[in-house]
Amino acid sequence: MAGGLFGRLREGLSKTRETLLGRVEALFQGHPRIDEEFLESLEEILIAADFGMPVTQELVTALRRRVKLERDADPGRLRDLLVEEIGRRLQAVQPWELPAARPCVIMLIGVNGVGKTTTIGKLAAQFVGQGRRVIIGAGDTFRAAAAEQLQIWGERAGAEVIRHAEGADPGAVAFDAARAAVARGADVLLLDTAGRLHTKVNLMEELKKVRRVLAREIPGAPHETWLVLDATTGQNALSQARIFRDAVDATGIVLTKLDGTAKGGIVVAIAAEIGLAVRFVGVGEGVDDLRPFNAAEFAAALLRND
Ligand SMILES: Nc1nc2c(ncn2[C@@H]2O[C@H](COP(=O)(O)OP(=O)(O)OP(=O)(O)O)[C@@H](O)[C@H]2O)c(=O)[nH]1
Ligand SMILES: [Mg+2]
Repeated sequence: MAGGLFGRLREGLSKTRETLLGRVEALFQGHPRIDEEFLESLEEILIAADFGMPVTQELVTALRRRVKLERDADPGRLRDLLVEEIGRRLQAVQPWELPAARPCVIMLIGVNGVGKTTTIGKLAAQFVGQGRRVIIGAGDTFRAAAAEQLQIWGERAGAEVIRHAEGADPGAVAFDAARAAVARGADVLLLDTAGRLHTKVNLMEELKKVRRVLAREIPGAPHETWLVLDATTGQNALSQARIFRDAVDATGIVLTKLDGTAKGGIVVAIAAEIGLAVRFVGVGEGVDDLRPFNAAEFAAALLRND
């Protein structure tokens, strides 16, 4: 299945594929039989691709167990097993679907520069493309450029943007955006948030306040709170993820800039250690470079050539 969209995912992952897949290929080719040296080399390869120690050890243990069960384990079948075991650790067994609530409120959070605003623009375009009515709330009032950036994405996608002046209260933007989404009968409200603030108010406290405003206006809102993480920051993204997960009830992860790293294994490390499903991955700056996440497809894109 080298179809267009799957091809695009592979292309976006090309840095990771060049190193990881290249090394895995060489390893399998050089070892007609699986032995301890093979498993040690595999461990090194996975660590180098940022799968992280816990996941790497689980994967190697699973392979070692299989080799013990079948003394003549065929390397081809072991690769299938590796793809399968990676898929299982990605938490997202079912691709994400828009929850039934209307309007469905999706809030994006994360530190500055990770790709929240860009992701909102791409999501808006995708939802509109599916025939949905979308409202965008420019909840990052830290700099005027953020709302400007959203305005451009919104106009291109055909989504209305609710914005206030720079420095305004993000809670007030959330309030107006929620009211507008209800008034216009929107299917989706996408709310951008700041990665930093003007004041010394704690970012987590501010995010909690925004959530309370949304919940007051729309029952059950926010229905999704996605933590946006930059894959190029590697293990650093993992520590950010822990802080946000614990402070704000995040429901999923969007991992951006996978095109910019050779260490795509970080996706697996994050999903396994944070216990949240990856919902979308960013593989470029263009509007089509945000892919709904499918665990099996992703694992195959990392480790398969066919
Ligand atoms: N290559 C690549 N670049 C991306 C991707 N997603 C976002 N970017 C770029 O990352 C930069 C920062 O993106 P923003 O969307 O402004 O990030 P943000 O989280 O909103 O940042 P703040 O508003 O400062 O908190 C921009 O130049 C984006 O084009 C991606 O998947 N791949
Ligand atoms: Mg932004």
